[in-house]
Amino acid sequence: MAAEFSMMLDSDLQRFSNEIAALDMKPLWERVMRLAPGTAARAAIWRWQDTRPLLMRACELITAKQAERRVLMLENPMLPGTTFITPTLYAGLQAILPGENAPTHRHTPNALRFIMEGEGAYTAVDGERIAMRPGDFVVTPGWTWHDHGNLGTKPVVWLDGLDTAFANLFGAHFREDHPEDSRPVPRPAGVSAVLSYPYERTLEALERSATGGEPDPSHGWKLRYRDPATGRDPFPTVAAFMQRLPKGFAGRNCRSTDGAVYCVVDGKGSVHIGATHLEFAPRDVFVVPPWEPYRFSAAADCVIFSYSDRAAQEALGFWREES
Ligand code: GTQ
Repeated sequence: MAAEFSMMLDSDLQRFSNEIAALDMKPLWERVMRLAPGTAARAAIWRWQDTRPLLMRACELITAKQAERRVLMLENPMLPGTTFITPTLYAGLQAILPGENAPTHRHTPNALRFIMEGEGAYTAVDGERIAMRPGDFVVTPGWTWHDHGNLGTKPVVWLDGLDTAFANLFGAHFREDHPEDSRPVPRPAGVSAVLSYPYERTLEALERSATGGEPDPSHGWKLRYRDPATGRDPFPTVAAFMQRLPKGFAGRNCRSTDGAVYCVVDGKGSVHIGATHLEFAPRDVFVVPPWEPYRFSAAADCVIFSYSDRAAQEALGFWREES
């Protein structure tokens, strides 16, 4: 009896669902969408021993002019077709050869550059050229004209981090090429308008925090880059960090809702991310997806750059961490 009754109810409900589906509605009580922290993205690493030779092959295959930007995008294996390394973040490895110039353009997404190899390259932001050296962190705010050039004698490689996914999500991804194949009018010399953090100064700051106190049990000594003019993150979506892990460091497990992209500057070690164990070396790039538990071990003194969507999550009140 009871069984018959519930079958009747089920078929009524089924008929109801079909009826409202025809009007582009769905019952909330049948929702199957994930309602838990975390994403489909998984932990992954791009090792310099692999990426470096591939970048040099790309240099032979295509000019920076042809390519516009000679970039290998680091796409999360669980986010195929997105070009993204986490659902909110883009990461790419850009290579530029001596004498090359990547054409001037602008787009609404904000970009950051973290220099990995080579000297003598610059990025120009609204006409102002900023020298880029390994370990430097440079910001290209959304909708500023920018181009890159290499005035040195060797290839230069950097990590591009962009908040493209935000622009896409909002339907606000605009881009345009600069009218002429030239740079915009250079700014008069004076106070730099570009946010650039030279590596020497970052290292000094890390040194000061290391002499000033004990390392955090999960993160070691970790500094968050700030815009000195505003005290805020370098741009509204992304927070960027540099951390130091002393040799022998065995970090405590932790997790947070911001997915993060790491670029190893110095040292060797490993990171456990969920069930994944990744050994890392200088210039390797790896991703810790949102809410995956992770912990670091340092086999040598390590210096590691990272960026994440924490700034956006904090602004929206979403950010959480656990350790
Ligand atoms: O250098 O402007 O990796 O526009 C992707 C899109 C770099 C850039 C990327 C871009 C750039």
